[in-house]
Amino acid sequence: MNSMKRGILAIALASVGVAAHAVDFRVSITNMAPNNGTYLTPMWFGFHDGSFDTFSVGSAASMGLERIAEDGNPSVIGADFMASGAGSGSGVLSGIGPIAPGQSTSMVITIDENDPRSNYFSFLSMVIPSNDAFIGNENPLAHRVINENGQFVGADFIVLGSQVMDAGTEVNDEIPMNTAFLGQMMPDTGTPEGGVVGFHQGFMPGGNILGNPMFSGADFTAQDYQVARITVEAVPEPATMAIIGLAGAALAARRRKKSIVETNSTC
Ligand SMILES: [Ca+2]
Ligand SMILES: [Ca+2]
Repeated sequence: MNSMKRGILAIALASVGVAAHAVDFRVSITNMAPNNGTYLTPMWFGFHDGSFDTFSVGSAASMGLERIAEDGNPSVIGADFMASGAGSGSGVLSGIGPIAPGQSTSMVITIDENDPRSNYFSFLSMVIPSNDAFIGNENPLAHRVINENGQFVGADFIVLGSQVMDAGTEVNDEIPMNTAFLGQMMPDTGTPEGGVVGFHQGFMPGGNILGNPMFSGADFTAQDYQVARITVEAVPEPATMAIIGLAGAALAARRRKKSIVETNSTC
């Protein structure tokens, strides 16, 4: 093939493009902690092209991460995500507020599955009570939900206690006034840590968290401790909806035909 033909072919392929295809994804989180274990704040999530990186171990937290990790506030990371242009959709699983051990919450989001900005899934949620503990995927390429062939493969994974992170933005003093879900009344309280994101070393033995009977099961450094299960599933299009859709299309076609006849008759 000569270069001109190759060029024409490339232009033709580019112009064909891929039609948008809106599908419903159900995003769910289940708190897997034992009784009196860790709670989770409403989970932020986004579908993106693989370039939206929420944090890196050894680097200082972004403001968006800090606000999630200290206060459970997803609005800054949400705005950063929108501004990045890397994503096709995002949301917050805020249905039940703090997610208690054993509880689940989910939401359905409509996503264009043919948009390359829908291929990867990222999430963040604060682990409470804590100063600045959180869970999230460090690697933006960790959870590919649409494969190379454009097929939806979803996600289903467990976040272990050994994967709980420390944002490095607030000293882990566990002083109730500074500790979300213990006694903190205002956002952005506590002693700045000025550190970097790293793996969380766990709560203080006998401290204000583990020493509280309500959180006696919150030692996520315990062996095989599970913090959360997160899933991304395709919501199947109900067959009945497809039939109604076909019937509607047939009706619309009949109406169109009728109106053409009427139009013709008036000329
Ligand atoms: Ca990263
Ligand atoms: Ca900290």
